[in-house]
Formats: sequence, C-alpha cells, structure tokens
Amino acid sequence: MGIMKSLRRNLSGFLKKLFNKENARIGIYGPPNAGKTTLANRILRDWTGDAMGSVSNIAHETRRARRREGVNIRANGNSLSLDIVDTPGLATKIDFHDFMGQGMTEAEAKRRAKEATEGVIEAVKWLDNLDGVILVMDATEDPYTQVNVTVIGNMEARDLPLLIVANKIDLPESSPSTIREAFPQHPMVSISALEGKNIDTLYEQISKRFG
Ligand SMILES: Nc1nc2c(ncn2[C@@H]2O[C@H](COP(=O)(O)OP(=O)(O)OP(=O)(O)O)[C@@H](O)[C@H]2O)c(=O)[nH]1
Ligand SMILES: [Mg+2]
Repeated sequence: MGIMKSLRRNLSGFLKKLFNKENARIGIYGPPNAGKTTLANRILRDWTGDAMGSVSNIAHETRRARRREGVNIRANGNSLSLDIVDTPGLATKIDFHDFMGQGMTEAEAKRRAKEATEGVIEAVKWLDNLDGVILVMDATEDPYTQVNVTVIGNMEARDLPLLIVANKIDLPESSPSTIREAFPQHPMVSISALEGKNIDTLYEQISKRFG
C-alpha cells in the first residue's frame, strides 16, 4: 500500500473515532437470579424510561441475550453512550427437576432447561462482542463459584474492563465484603438493584471504568 493511501486510511479511522465514537458495548453477566435483569431495567428506566425484560425468582428467567443501544449515562460531569446487553444466567448445571420443584409441569420444565442451556451458550458467545463486563453477584451467596471465577478469568485473559456488582445489599444477610475479599483485584460496587440503593455510585464507576 502506498504511503499516501495508508495515511489517508489512518486519518479517516482517527476522525471516525473522534467524531462518531461507537457506543461501548457492556454485557451484564452473572449466575441466574443474581439480579442482572433487575439492574438492566433500573439502568434503562433511569436513563431511557424503558425496561429491558422480565424478572423472576425462578432461575433462568432470561434465556436470550437482549441488547439496548445508545443508553446515555451522565456521571462525573461526563456523558457516556452505552449498548447494554442483558445476558442469560451462567450455570454449570441445569436440571429440569429443579423447575418442576417450583411448580412447572415436566414439559414446561424441560423446555425451560433446554432454553436455559442455549442461553448459557449465547451468553458466552456474546463475550466476543463486548468492550466491558458488569459481573453481578448476589451478595447473600458464596461468591467463590466456578461461574464467577470463570467469567473473571476470561475477562482478565481478554484484557477487558470488568466491574463487579455486589447486589441485594438491602437484605440483612448480604455480605458484600465477602465478594471484595474473594476478588480484591477488581473494582466492586455494592448496590440494591431492587431498591436503587447506591446506584449513583454505580453510574460513577461505570463512567470511570467504561468511559
Ligand atoms: N432483595 C433483592 N432482591 C433482588 C434484587 N435484585 C433482584 N432481586 C430479585 O432476585 C430475583 C432474580 O432477579 P432477576 O433480575 O430476574 O435475576 P437475573 O440475574 O436476571 O436472573 P436470570 O435471568 O434467571 O439469569 C427476583 O426475584 C428479583 O426481584 C435486590 O437488589 N434485592
Ligand atoms: Mg435475567
């Protein structure tokens, strides 16, 4: 390639970046029931007025990744445009008997288990298309799980920015400090996605980490 052509291409890429900055694509990951969709709904409600998806106390409510583009967040005096992806809960074992124990028929339970398994695969595939990850953990549960350790290891290997969210701090048995101690190498914010507690600190951290 000639020098002029190469210069022109570099310059046009630079200008595109400067004036037409693409949104940062941020995936919300974590185990089932951690509160990923509750958080996605809160972020969308705060900044767009919409919602992302349905929430349930039965695991694997989200079974397809959902993306909302162009969510403008303002924090620390900056404005940041994000594409937010709510992903299906990651699990190492999905057993339809668990859903039957929660009142589903065998057919419903088997369908949910199959879709949940496909959802896990879809969530993992999405990792290739992201600029950063919010990893949501339920602060009432043991954080040192295969799922959490695998997501964190994957992010570190890809050198992608990661923000850990210790969710459900409205519950008296929650222990965000256990999460911080388990993964001290990454920034963490404690919130209640349900009640909105500490959510402004989360937006500040999102702006800092992904801006
Ligand atoms: N107490 C409390 N409950 C919460 C909080 N966030 C979510 N929940 C509840 O936790 C359950 C699961 O919430 P979801 O948002 O559906 O969780 P999810 O991580 O999207 O789950 P999957 O889609 O199944 O992977 C629901 O009953 C929520 O109401 C929170 O901050 N505090
Ligand atoms: Mg969900």
